[in-house]
Amino acid sequence: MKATLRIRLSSHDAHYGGGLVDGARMLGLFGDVATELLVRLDGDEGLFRAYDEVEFLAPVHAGDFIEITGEFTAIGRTSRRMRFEARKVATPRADISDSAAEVLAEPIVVCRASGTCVTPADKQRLPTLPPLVITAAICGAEVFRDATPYIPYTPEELAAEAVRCFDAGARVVHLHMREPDGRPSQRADLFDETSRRIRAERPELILQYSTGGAVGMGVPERADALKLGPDMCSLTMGSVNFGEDVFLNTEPLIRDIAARARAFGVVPELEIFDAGHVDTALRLARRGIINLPAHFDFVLGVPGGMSGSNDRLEFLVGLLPEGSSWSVAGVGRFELPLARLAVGMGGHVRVGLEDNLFVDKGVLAKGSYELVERVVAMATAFGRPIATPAQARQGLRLKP
Ligand code: KMH
Ligand code: ZN
Repeated sequence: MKATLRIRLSSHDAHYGGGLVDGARMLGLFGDVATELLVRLDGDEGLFRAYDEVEFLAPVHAGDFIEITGEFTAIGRTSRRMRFEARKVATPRADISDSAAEVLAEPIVVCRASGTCVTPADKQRLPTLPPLVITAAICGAEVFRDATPYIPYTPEELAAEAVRCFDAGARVVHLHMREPDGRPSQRADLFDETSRRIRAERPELILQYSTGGAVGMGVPERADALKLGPDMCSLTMGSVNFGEDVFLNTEPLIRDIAARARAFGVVPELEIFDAGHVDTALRLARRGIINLPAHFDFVLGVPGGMSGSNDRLEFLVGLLPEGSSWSVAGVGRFELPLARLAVGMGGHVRVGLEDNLFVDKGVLAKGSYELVERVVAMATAFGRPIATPAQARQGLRLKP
């Protein structure tokens, strides 16, 4: 969760020669941002207890526009740690004329700080966010060994990776299959062997089979493994350009897969690549083709679909009917920033090599489990618990 404030400093704020604004003014603004964060989290303004670090990095003058941001870095039972930054974003240009001003090409950081606020337990009025369900999308259909040596192919490799992800905190595994040479596959015998191996080691892990498969596959191939009765399946709510290709999901195709899922008692997760896909889901629900409330997964950042900017996710979440649950799967560089946003918004998160190969810029993840670990660390810093397997089933409306 992040709060932002923009303010123009006036001659009333300036106390010194040259129109200089004192540093305490920045701390006052950090206090305002902290208050907004606490009101959003707790429904209470809380109390500022202490700063542990304050750095003044550049002067601020009357007439400067300052943007102040704050975010939580850790949330305890009553303590809320935050970090703040103040940036100068626009400034007067008295050297040009008495009314000239400009937006800075690069904002100048003028002050940074971190500190702790407290909201007493009896003042915390808002419900806590639900335990976080992390889905690991461990191989997909588009990533091959030329891009990363860590992508699993065989049932044995897929199961071992699924176990590592569960142990790291994932509660759902989104599964595609591969032929021994790595070609994407939806063969039921491969799903069966992989599922048996996973269930033998981590029976609590929720198994979600892809029905998207790979671009160009037809329904019989994409959906054949549903006859094995996994806990869940993916079900995409419309077609979308997919890089140079089209990921085709006509309405008859969606109806066909939805009917098969229903017949085998498989709960669909509704995959949303674009805003119209939410509208399609609502329309199909009115016609009884899918059930609501449902779990929606926003796949953001596919070239051809909706981008992975924060405002896209916030907009999509606002479209969901009451009682829905949702997760976000950010593609590529969007994966971890969107995961962080979802943790703060009360949604759930999908990560894994299907969507993103890197744990840091230029650093390959050694497996999807490393990305799961990152999300667990974010949630822990935010004070959001990781769902137990039973809580994950409850949150996703699955049979216990
Ligand atoms: N491989 C993509 C074309 C899903 O699993 O349901 C589709 C996909 C979605 O991965
Ligand atoms: Zn997939």
